[in-house]
Parts: sequence; C-alpha cells; structure tokens
Amino acid sequence: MGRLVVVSNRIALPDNSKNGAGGLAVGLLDALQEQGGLWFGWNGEISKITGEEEPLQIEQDKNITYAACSLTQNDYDLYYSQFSNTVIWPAFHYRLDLVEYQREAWEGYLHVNQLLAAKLSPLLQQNDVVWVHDYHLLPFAAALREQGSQHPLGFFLHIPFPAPEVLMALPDYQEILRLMTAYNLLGFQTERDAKAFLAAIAHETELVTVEKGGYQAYGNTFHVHDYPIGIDPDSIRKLAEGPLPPKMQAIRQELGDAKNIIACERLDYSKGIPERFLAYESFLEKYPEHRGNIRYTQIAPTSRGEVQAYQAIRHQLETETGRINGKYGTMSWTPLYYLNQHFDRRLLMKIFRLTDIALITPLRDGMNLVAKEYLAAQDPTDPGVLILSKFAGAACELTEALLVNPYDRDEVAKAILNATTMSKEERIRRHAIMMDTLSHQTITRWRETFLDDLYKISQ
Ligand code: GDG
Repeated sequence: MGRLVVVSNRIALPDNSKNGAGGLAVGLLDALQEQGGLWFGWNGEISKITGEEEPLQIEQDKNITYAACSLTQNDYDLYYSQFSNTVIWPAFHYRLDLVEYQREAWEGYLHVNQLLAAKLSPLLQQNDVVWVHDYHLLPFAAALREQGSQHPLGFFLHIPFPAPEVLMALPDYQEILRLMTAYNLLGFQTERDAKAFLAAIAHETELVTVEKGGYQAYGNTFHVHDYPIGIDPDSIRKLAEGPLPPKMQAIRQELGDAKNIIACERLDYSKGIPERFLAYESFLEKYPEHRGNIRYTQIAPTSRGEVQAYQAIRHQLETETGRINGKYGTMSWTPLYYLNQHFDRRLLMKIFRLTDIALITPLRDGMNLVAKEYLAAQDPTDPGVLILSKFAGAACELTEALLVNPYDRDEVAKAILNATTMSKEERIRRHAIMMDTLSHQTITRWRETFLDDLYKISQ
C-alpha cells in the first residue's frame, strides 16, 4: 500500500494539530499516522511573493510530512473569500440570495487550484493515493491530471450538494460538474447529496453506468457514494466525564432547577441562529409558565469575519439578543446568553454534558458534528434531549432526535416544550438508540470505508 496524501484547504501543522483539534483533523491525522503520509494545503498565511515562486513550508513529524504553502492577498481574496465562501458556500447551502458572483473570482479559484496542484505534483510518489477535501478544491483532480498525475484521486465533500435547480444558478456549474468527474471516487455526506450530484450530471450530459458500480460522463469514469462522517464517541465521553472546573460548578448552582439549552457552532448563516432565537422567543411567548425556569446559551465563535454576510449576521445576533433579553428578562433572570467566543474543546464537551437540551437547527448542513458530539458527551443514565433540524445530514442517522423544520418557529417552540417535559425513561431510550448508531458510524469507520473503496476501484 502506498502513502496516503491528504489535501485540504487549511492544513493543521504539527504544533497546533492534535491539541484542541476537532474530530476531523484528528481522524485524518490518525489515518496518516497509521500508514505514513503527506498532508498538503494552505498554512493560513498571506505572502507577498507570488505563489509560483514561493517555496513550500515542509515539516516532518513522526511519519507524517506536512507541506504547506501561503497565498498572496489577491489569490486569497478571489479563491477563498470570494469564490469559495461567497459563491459555493452560500449556493450549496441553498442561500442563492447571498451569492455574489464575479467571473474574476471563478478564474482566481481555478488559478489557485492549478497552483496548488503544480506545487503538490513534484512531491507525489508513484504509489500514492490522494484524498482531497471539500468545496475549495472541486477542480483539484482535473488540475492534478493536467500535471500528468495517474494517481487514484478521491474527494470528500463536507457540505451539502444542492439540488440541480439550485446548482444551475451558478454560471459555471457545467464546468464545475465536468471538473469534478476527474476524481476517481466522490464521497458525499448523505445519499441525498450523492443523488443530487448524479442528477445534476444526468441533466447536462449522458451519464452511463459501468462495471463495479461506476459511472461515465464527460469522458471520465468515476464512482459516487455516501460516507456519513462520524465522531470518536469514546474520546468525547472521556473529555465530558472529567471533573468540572470550579467555574462550571458555580454555573450549575446558579442554574438551580432551570432547564439549560445549549447551542454551539461557528457563527454562520447556514446554522440558522437568528431563526432559532425567534423560535426561542415563540417558546417564551407561548409557554409563559416556563419563563424564569429556562436558559438558552448560544456559543458562536466568529468565522470568516472578513465576508460581509458574516458581519451582518453577527450584528443581527447582537441586536436580537438585546431585544429578547430586554423584552423577557427580569432583575433575576436572563433568558438568552450569547457568547461570541471560541471555547476550549474540553470545556465545551463538559458544558454539553451539563445541559438538558441541545438546540441544533441549521437551515442546511452537510452533517453537523455538534449534534453527534452532544450525544456522546451525555451521561447515558440521565441524558439530555437533542432537537435537530431535518435539514442537517445528521438527521438521516439520528432519527430518535426531536426532528424539526428550522423555519417553523411554532414547531421548534413545541419541540423545546417536549424536551423540557420528556420523561427520563424516554430520554434514555432515544439516547441509547442514537449512541448505537454513533458507535458504529465512527470517524475511523468513515475514513476506512472511504479509503477501502478508493483502493478497491484503483486496482
Ligand atoms: C463542516 C460542515 C460537517 C464549534 N465551536 C467551537 C468548536 N466547534 C467545533 C465543534 C465541531 C466543529 O467545530 C464543527 O463541526 P460541524 O460539523 O458542526 O460544522 P462545520 O464547521 O460547518 O463543518 C458540516 C463538517 O464539516 C464535517 O464534515 O459536519 O456539515 O459544514 O467539532 O465541536 N470547538 C471548540 N470551540 C468552539 O467554540 N473547541
């Protein structure tokens, strides 16, 4: 078996990788560690030297080589801020109203993919298998093939793949589809995403089924499958179970018998936070007997702060928090805590364990790992309740959650009511079923299944 080469937009360099890293980075690092490999990507830095001339930053840690490059300000703006995060991200999350399309950004996106492929190409060895991650790198395989690569090339999309009608709003969608078929294996979070991708191709060109479950289109042969990403439940349980820091003890006392709702995600419009605030307000309005006995804590660290839509949502949340607390709060009770801060992962998992209800209601989400982490962090003898949007990929697996439409405030308010009154027996039953799923569909299983398939089809 050859080396595994992982390519992702952002690379976690050794000194900041495992400590405090999320499950995905750890899962990929474990794979690289086991079989030896290379991790290639952007180091998060802006350079003044043009990309072609800049030497790679190479670091070795045990049997993993890290090869990182920086980007010029112009490349960063066009490829990352504009095309990736102001075209693909909103469109793939069904927010066409937030797409700001510019042809220059599309060209910049292609250019950076070509630049990265040209930088990786000389580092590749004959038997390497390459696994590329996420929406920043849709054309990466095609660019690597142009450099003469014959390697097995796999791709995993962490975000949803939209329905064809939504995709077609992007002026370059035909080219995007064609370029994506240069991968040998394309993995999606859910069957719905995989089907949407195939439907989009079939709408544009002839899609032929070939042997071993593969497809042919645009002169390429490729495989498509869903691989729902998971977590490592044991490591989360260990983080959550540890003794409470003194600060948390105080919070517990302060809460008394109040029901504690938690939500946590990057501050992103796809996560449905303003809609959730309004649903919580509906709950307070419709069920006034709960006022004073409930508290909703929203953790939302800033993300992509340079993009205008992210600045707008941040202001919106600040305004809404003030309005809701101003309207319903009392001298001794604050209904909504909004924390625009990044929390330490260990502390976060303990907070998850302490809280009674997780309110996770994205408008669209590829998977949503927070929902899975919340469940793994619970005490199985007295677990909290998960309220989950049916538009998160995780809803396909976590059918025992209270599934809601995040656009329906009344339905979300009702789910909060149900969660506050759910019997312990019922909570245990639902939690056990979902944990059974999570303990099978782990992050390890996710990457092993993907890589097994990639190896199989490359033989
Ligand atoms: C993309 C897709 C897909 C959040 N706040 C803090 C913090 N987090 C951690 C969570 C979790 C991770 O970040 C977020 O993962 P999600 O899956 O929930 O969402 P995205 O960031 O949008 O990820 C998503 C995922 O890729 C994987 O394929 O599931 O659909 O959008 O691990 O715990 N961690 C810390 N402090 C915080 O304040 N330490």
